[in-house]
Amino acid sequence: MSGASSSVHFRACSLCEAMCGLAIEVEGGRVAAIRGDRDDPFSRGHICPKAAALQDLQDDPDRLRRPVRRTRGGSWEQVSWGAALDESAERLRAVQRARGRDAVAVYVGNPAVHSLGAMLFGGELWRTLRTRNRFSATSVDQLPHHLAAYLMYGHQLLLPVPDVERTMYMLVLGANPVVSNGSLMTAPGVKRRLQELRDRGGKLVVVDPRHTETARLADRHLFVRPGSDALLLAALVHVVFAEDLARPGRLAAFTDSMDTVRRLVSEFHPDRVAEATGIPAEAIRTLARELAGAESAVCYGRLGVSVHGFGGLCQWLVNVLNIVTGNLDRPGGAMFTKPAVDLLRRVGRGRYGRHRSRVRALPEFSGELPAAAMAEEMLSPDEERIRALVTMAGNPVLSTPNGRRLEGALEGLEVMVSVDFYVNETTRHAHLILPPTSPLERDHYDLAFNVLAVRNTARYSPQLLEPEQDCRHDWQILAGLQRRLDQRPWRARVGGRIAAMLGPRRLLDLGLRSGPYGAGYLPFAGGLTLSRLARAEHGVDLGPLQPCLPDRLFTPARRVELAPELFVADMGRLSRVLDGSTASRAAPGDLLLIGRRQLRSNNSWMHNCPRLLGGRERCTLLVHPEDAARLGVATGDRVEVASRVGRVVVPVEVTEDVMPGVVSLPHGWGHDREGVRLAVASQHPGASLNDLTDDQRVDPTVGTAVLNGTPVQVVRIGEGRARQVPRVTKLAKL
Ligand SMILES: Nc1nc2c(c(=O)[nH]1)N[C@H]1C(S)=C(S)[C@@H](COP(=O)(O)OP(=O)(O)OC[C@H]3O[C@@H](n4cnc5c(=O)[nH]c(N)nc54)[C@H](O)[C@@H]3O)O[C@H]1N2
Ligand SMILES: Nc1nc2c(c(=O)[nH]1)N[C@H]1C(S)=C(S)[C@@H](COP(=O)(O)OP(=O)(O)OC[C@H]3O[C@@H](n4cnc5c(=O)[nH]c(N)nc54)[C@H](O)[C@@H]3O)O[C@H]1N2
Ligand code: SF4
Ligand SMILES: [Mo]
Repeated sequence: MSGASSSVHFRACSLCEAMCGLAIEVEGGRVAAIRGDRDDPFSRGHICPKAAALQDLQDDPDRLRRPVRRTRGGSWEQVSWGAALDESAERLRAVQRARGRDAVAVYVGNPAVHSLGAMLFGGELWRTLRTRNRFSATSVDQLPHHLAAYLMYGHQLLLPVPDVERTMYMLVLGANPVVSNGSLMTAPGVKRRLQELRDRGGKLVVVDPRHTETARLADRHLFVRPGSDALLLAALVHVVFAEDLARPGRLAAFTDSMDTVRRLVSEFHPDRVAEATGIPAEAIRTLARELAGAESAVCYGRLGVSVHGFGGLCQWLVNVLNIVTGNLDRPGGAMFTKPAVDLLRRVGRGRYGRHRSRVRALPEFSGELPAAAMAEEMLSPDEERIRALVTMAGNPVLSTPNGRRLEGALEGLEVMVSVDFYVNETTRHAHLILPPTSPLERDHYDLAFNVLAVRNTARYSPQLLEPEQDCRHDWQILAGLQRRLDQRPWRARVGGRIAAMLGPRRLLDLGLRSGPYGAGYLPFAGGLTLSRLARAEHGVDLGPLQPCLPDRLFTPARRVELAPELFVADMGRLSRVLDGSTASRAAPGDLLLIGRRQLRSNNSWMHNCPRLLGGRERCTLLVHPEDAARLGVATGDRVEVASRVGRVVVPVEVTEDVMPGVVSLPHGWGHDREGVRLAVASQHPGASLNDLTDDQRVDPTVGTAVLNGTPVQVVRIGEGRARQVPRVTKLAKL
């Protein structure tokens, strides 16, 4: 501890899904140091480098504190909140009046899910706008998980979480939790949890086209050809049935259509998928036998098998595998949470295909259209196209496929309003930017990630730092816009007004009181209330996950649908890959491009934090030595990578950690666009992976973007400064 005036405060980190407890030292109203909170019952002191960077974010001179308007000359002028909100609402309303409601689009990004205020107040604004053109980061991320949960269990948020604390066998496909800290699996310090799994005699198997940081911890790693996982999963289910290993146990009593699935996978013999997947048939059989024979086991497939041409089928088959082996809803398998605020009762069960995008007829899911369709919906020459956009906590120019095309489309908009605290690759196109307070300046409770945690816990983080004068929270900005846009008769508006009067804090109290551990509304009842939770400054432990089926199911008859029609129909598409009648998009000589995440990076938006940058260049293209030899490139050389939609120039890193024929570029870079006001990030710009990914590649079932397996050509354009005899680095630095 330094200085007499400093004090330590305990809060939760809201940057990623792990919800780590932080011990934050504050001195003179400023952050002096950030460490892990050892007394947090869930994270037990774990943090990653991004938490310490909260201090940089807090002090960042580039972070906007007050609204700005873009001038004709392209610079920015400060405007008052009243003027900025009035002008935003008026201009959006004018577009809707002249062109119809759908002429205004909305894009909501990932950090909105990490903000209590945005979670509580976003929905009302989007409902007020009543546009069909709603987009979000969901369709470049976890959409197939929601689709599978909705069709199988009846609720889009009833997502099974791998019980990593108790499992004896974990099969991981397309996830790198050691770096990402876990996703749809909130497990702070997941690396330690995976080590513990092995220490108790359990097994970890990783299937990934890259030998990842997680694969390094595993008992076994298998390279898989990008995009082929649905074949592998179908073959695993095939073996389980063919070798009579199916043991659904108590699940059988409330699971329908087991025989349909058995029939559907019958043609996916391991011998027939071996070549396409790159995994030998015997290895597939072994995997299936181990998984089915383990004391407890869980298959977990995340981003790599979600933003995938068969993402829907992959997430469905992951569920199928867990069910037929009896591992759903049992300790050590895939389990459901019992969160202190039951979001499932507050969010719709889900819906599918009520309308479609105009240009490509891609289906909506729960009121949203796929982000991959956003640019074409702006650029189509007809009268119905999108003319205006509201972005909220998102950076789609860097995070959705074919970012350059979207960028061009944004240029042509009549109005763009962004709720964001940076002038970045996306918001630089806005006419008005409405910046919210920072994570440390607002109250926080994780409504979303407690639904996805490997243990039931609850933790409240009241505002730590006083914002500068005249700053607004996300929820105040959203409520302010909503109030100005709402044209309904006053009676219909009462609900929104009351919510705004209560504010997030009291709404959270109501949520906790009415939740499964709640005190209800009687004054002296035991149970959770906000004030009781706030007194537990390290959070409260609500125990391990418990079996809860069939009661928790939201399907009409409380039964699991093992073979939803949509997936059954899509198996035809997979069969065509199997029998070779679907030609591969990759030409001979093409390499397949995949993405990766880095520990000191948070999607596209924390590269302005000095402590996360520096050191050697991290936006490098990983190339296997065999491919490097063929291309004549060595570590440090600069290459041009070209795809159907664009090209970028990046340095090469030769490594055996990628599969031959596959190259990898990290996601979230590309800060050298003109007009970006990120002083630190612009000095280490890197190149954007999404200048290469193709907006026309989607999983047709639900429109999720295919962000991996992009066919690319790589050409050497310059020698590295320190060109050596092909140096092979074993593992790219985190
Ligand atoms: N090729 C490829 N593309 C990908 C991925 C990939 O792996 N490969 N990953 C995908 C995934 S998983 C995701 S989630 C998306 C993310 O995509 P997005 O959500 O579109 O982008 P982010 O990089 O998270 O940008 C977040 C923005 O929110 C702002 N922000 C941060 N905190 C707050 C806040 O509290 N309030 C407000 N109002 N704004 C805030 C930041 O300044 C930044 O502009 O990218 C996807 N795109
Ligand atoms: N440090 C850090 N942590 C983060 C983030 C961050 O940007 N930085 N982002 C957060 C967000 S928004 C999310 S959604 C999560 C995502 O967390 P994860 O799901 O763990 O995502 P990634 O680390 O991108 O890992 C995806 C893996 O899929 C592999 N892969 C690519 N294509 C295929 C394929 O066809 N088949 C298979 N089997 N594998 C494939 C890639 O090589 C990669 O290892 O991370 C979160 N945590
Ligand atoms: S792992 Fe995630 S929650 Fe934990 S400190 Fe890092 S960014 Fe924050
Ligand atoms: Mo994500």
